[in-house]
Amino acid sequence: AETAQSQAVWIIKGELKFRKLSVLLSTFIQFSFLQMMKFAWDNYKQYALGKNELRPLTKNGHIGNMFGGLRGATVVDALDTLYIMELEEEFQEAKKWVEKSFDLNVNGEASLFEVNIRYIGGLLAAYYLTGEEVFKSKALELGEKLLPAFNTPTGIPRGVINLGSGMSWSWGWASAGSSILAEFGTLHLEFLHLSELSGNPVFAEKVMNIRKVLNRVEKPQGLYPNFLSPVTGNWVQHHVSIGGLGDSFYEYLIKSWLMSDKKDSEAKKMYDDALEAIEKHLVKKSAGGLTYIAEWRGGILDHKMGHLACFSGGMIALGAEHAGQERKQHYMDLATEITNTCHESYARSDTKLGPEAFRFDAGTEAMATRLSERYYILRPEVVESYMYMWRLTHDPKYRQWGWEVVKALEKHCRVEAGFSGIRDVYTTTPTHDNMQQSFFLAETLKYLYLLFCEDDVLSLDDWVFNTEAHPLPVNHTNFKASVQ
Ligand code: DMJ
Repeated sequence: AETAQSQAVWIIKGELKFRKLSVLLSTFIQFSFLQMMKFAWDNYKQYALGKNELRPLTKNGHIGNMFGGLRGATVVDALDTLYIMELEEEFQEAKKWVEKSFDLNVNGEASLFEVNIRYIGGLLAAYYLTGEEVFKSKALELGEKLLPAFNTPTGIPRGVINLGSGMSWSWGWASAGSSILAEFGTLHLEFLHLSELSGNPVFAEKVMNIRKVLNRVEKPQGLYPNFLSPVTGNWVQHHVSIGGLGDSFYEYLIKSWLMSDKKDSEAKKMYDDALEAIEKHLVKKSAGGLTYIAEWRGGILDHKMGHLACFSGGMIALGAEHAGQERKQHYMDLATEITNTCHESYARSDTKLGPEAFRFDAGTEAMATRLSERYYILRPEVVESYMYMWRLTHDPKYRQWGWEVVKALEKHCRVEAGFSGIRDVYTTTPTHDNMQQSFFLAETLKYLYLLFCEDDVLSLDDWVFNTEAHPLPVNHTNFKASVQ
């Protein structure tokens, strides 16, 4: 009995020690993220405040042509991460910039999609987290400016809008004046919140109409091609991808359902049907046993997965939680396998960061084969999936994998004045692209931080993350804005 007792004491002591150790360890890890975020923010503030991104090598700002004259993309994208990490002073600096310098009376070509996910998403999340009116009023004002993009024969918005004149048009590179699935399909979450906060149903009506058009058009083999004509409402080209051009459309279906507190059953059905078709036609296993999601060009498969497609591990896991009993384990296995493949794309590189796209052909597995696909621009999708997989399984390997990314970022992407993308993940002495993307602060660092937080920090039961990782609250109390 004595031995059993002393054994028990030993176990308890051991457990306590372990607990203390893990608290210490996670405090240290949390500290690393705060320090990375502060470094990214401080340098942006010092060299590029008011521009859209920081150029960390030349120590100046970048404006670019995605936001139509809007400035401060990094400020708005970083607000909620600073707040969540309790970087109070830095959050106040960002808030002050929004109050004093964020000008919405601008002219220029803006991407409807990018303005929505980064600016509207960032402002809405900042409002919901802090209750500060300034974020709400800016979000609503900006939302109004996006509405003319929907003035098309079908109501499917065009991709580009002049925020001053309201004129809109399609991207020059989009075939036959088409609109892009991932762009017009990634407005739903933010627009429902705009209607909710303004009491004006117009935003919800616009996105519900998009859904109506999509439900009406015939889907080849149940798949959603990436290009749709805003004039006829028909597909323009049969290219299907869960990566670029398609990705967040699927994400917003399952998240619309979750955000509606599981009432928007139409969105759930669309998600379930789409995933079934994707699995049937696009999911493949390589000779080496890696599961991947190929792209589809009019029935012919391109055995390539983009870094962007790696968000899908997390999405499928999130959906699996709510699948019928018989599908649950199946989808969880699929999510695990895809996340593993994306981890392999990192593990097989010299920098331990993943390429922009990797292939499964001619003996290649999970590696880039083209020079033009070897770069890494601080993208979040792989750590995004680690975060969801961790929250939904608590398998410690996801934290381990996240930590590998942190080490690689510190080693290869940290430069004197911020973090930079790299041009080739397959060399240990990569050259830098001189760009600290705003999504590095909005997403990559946020998801890494959340990967090491307790589950109740932005609990998945109460929040959905928009595609730029901005948390929006689940509607537990019924929105005024209808989802019918
Ligand atoms: C982000 O702006 C969003 O995650 C978007 O959905 C895809 N591209 C970038 C990050 O890679």
